[in-house]
Formats: sequence, structure tokens, C-alpha cells
Amino acid sequence: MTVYNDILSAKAESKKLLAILIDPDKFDIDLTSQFIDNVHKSIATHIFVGGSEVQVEVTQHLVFKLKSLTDLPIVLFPGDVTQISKDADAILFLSLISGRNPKYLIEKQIEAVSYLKPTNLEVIPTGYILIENGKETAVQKVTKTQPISNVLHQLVADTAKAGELLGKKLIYLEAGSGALHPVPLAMITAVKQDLTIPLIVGGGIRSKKQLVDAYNAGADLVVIGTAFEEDQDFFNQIKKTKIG
Ligand code: 1GP
Repeated sequence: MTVYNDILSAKAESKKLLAILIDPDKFDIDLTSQFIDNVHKSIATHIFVGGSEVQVEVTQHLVFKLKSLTDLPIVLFPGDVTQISKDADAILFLSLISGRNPKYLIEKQIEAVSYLKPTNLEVIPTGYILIENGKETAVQKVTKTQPISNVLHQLVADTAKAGELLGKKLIYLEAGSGALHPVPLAMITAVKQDLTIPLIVGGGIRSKKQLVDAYNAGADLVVIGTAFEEDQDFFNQIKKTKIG
């Protein structure tokens, strides 16, 4: 349980974590080495790999390449069972607890078991909560579930707590990739108040200020994907010397 224990230790020491999300479908694998050089110069602590509509075997190929280039933990954030790669370090074993679609609450997880058996992946049970962000996102389309309104802070806090009580080890508040509005800061704080497990926040975070605000509101780990896909210069904003 190395990846999870490291997240717990960071939380205990109030050390904030940053995951860079690579969506294999939108990523040019030929630029991996250059991308990883930038990652190493930044404050990123984790690499997440996953997407909503990734083709079979694309993830395997990418994870294998990443593994050869970095010692940062590579964590699968899968949109589907076909994105399970044995070469990663861990997998967020997601259950979409904001939705009411049995397929993403339990059926996909059952299907995943036979894919996980032959691997040594560290499996991290994660309660995944989709929050309304101003536009429809890929997760919403693929899972055919409604996000929770971004004004219903208590409902989201109770949903997160229910996840913890069910045994989830992480809660992930997701505004969705490319979200117009990130998860509201007051909502992050409301969720954090009752939660004892680490809190991940992602979706629509595109500036250093938004990153720092999410940390100050209570996020233990922030996930950023689109900002790097659209502008490699974003790495300059989060260079090691610039924060923390
Ligand atoms: C999406 O939370 C992640 O699942 C990251 O979102 O691509 O908007 O940074 P962005």
C-alpha cells in the first residue's frame, strides 16, 4: 500500500499533492520524454492516466513508456476496464457515488476483477463525485448520470461522508475535464469538514491561483489535465521554485 500510504503521510504533514492527468487519447506519445522533463521540473507529485473514451491498449503502451522515464507514482484513473495496465503503480478503483447508474456504481467494478487479478496494482477504493460545472462533460455523457448541483454543498458533503463510511479510502470531487467552473471552494471546505480520508479535487483548474485556492479550501491532492494539454507553458506557472 505504498501510493496510498504516501498520500496519507502527506496529508498528515499538510504537504499538498498535485497530479498531472494524461488522457491517452489526447496525448502525443512521441512527446512523452519532453513532457516528462517538464513534469520533473514542476511541483507535480503524481501522474494520473485515464480518459473517458480511450481505445484498448493505448493506455498500456503509454504507461509502459512513462514508467521507463519517471519514478513518480503512476496512478490509473480509468474510464473503463480496458484502461487497466499492469505496469502502473496503483489504480483508483472508482465508484460514481454521485450518480444512480448501477453500471458505474458496481457493474464495471465486477467486470474489472478479472482484469485486476493478474496484476500487482495497488487498488485504492475511491468515491467519485461529479459536480455540475456549467457545461456537460465527458463523464456525464459516458456514464449517463447527472452531476450534483454546485450549490448543494451539504448534499455533496453527505455523499462524500457516506463514501467514507462505506469504506472508500479517497474521495474525488470532479467538476469534469475542461470544466467551465471548478468545484466551488466553499463546497471543498464543506466536504473537508466531516471527512477523515484524503480529498482529491479536479476539473477546470487552469491557474496557479486556482490551484492554491483549492489547497487552502481543503484539497489534499489536486488533479490538472486540460491546462497542460492546451498550453505546455502552464508548467512554468508551477515550477518547483515558484510554489511551496
Ligand atoms: C478530469 O479532474 C480531471 O477528470 C482534470 O480536469 O482536465 O479540467 O484539468 P481538467
